[in-house]
Amino acid sequence: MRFDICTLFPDMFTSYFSDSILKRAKDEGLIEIRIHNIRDYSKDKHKKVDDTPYGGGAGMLMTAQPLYDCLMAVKKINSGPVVFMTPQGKKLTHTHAKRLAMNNESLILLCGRYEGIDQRIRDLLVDKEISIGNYVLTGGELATMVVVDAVSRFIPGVLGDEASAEEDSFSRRLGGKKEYPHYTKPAIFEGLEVPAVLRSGNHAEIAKWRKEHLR
Ligand code: 6GU
Repeated sequence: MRFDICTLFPDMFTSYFSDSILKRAKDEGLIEIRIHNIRDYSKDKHKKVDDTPYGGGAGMLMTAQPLYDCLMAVKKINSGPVVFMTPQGKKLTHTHAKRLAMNNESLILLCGRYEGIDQRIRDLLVDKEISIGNYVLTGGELATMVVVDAVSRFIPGVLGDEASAEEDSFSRRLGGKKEYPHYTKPAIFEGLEVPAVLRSGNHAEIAKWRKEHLR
C-alpha cells in the first residue's frame, strides 16, 4: 500500500517511519511512504503558505494555492482518495482502519496546520475527512502517523504473525473485548508470580484462562 503525505513539516515523519515494524514493512516493499512539503509548491516569493481569514477571527489559514498545486501533483502519482486530517472528520476506529487497508491501494493524506485550510480545497479535492479522537492537536501530522500505523497493521505481512491484528484489542475475534493479561520471564518479579496455568503447558487450560481474563 502506498501513502503520499502532504505536510508543512516533513521532518516530523522521519523518525517514526524509520524504526521498528513500519521500517521493516517499507524495506520489504509492503508499504511505501512519500512525504511532500506543501511549502515547495508555494508560488509566493517568500514561500508563504498562510493568510488571515476572510470575515475576521483568530489565527491563520492555509491558503488554497500551495495546497492545490501540491495535491494536484501528488494525484498524478497516486490515484487513491485524498484524506484530510481534521478534528471535524470521521473518528478512526479498528474497523475503519481495517476498511481503509482492505479497500485502498493507496491514500493521499493531507495534514492541516493553523486554524485550518481554505474551504475551497475541501470542496475541490478532499474525498474523506478523518479525526483520531475528541481533542484538538496542533496539526494533522501526529494524526497522520496514527492512521498510517493503524492501517499498515492490516496489510498482510506487516505484522510477523498473520493472526496478530485480529487477536488484538478491539477486534471482533475477542468479542469486542480488550486483551487478556500477558506475562514473560521471569516467573516471579517483585514478589508477583505468573499464574501457574500459563506455565503448565496445558493449551486447553491456557485458552480457558485467557478467555476468562479478557478485559
Ligand atoms: Cl486529524 N487533526 C488535528 N489537528 N487535531 C485532531 C485530529 C486531527 N484528530 C483529533 N484531533
